[in-house]
Amino acid sequence: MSDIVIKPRAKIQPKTQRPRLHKVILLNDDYTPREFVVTVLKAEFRMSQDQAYRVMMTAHRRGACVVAVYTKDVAETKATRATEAGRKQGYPLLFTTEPEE
Ligand code: TYC
Repeated sequence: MSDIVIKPRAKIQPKTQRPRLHKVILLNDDYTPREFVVTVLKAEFRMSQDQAYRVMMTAHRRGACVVAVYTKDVAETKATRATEAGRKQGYPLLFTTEPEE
């Protein structure tokens, strides 16, 4: 008599892809006051005075600085709101976004 061995089928594990994160980048300009940049970073990105000052000075010295990473929607909303806060006061302050590698 032959024994038939039924192998349990391996469960197919669907690959779950994590959403790609997007960087919010602060760009330097010659007109926005330093203190105002710090205020916006604290308000929109929930940074401490110290963190905000460091990020502002990095952008000031190097031309740009990564502020934080979020999902695409959140990054775009925060960048728009922070840029708008500067525009309202007549400053050319600019935040952009780009996908992380
Ligand atoms: N460069 C500006 C000044 O000297 C300050 C500043 C820093 C502006 C960072 C924008 O992203 C910025 N007043």
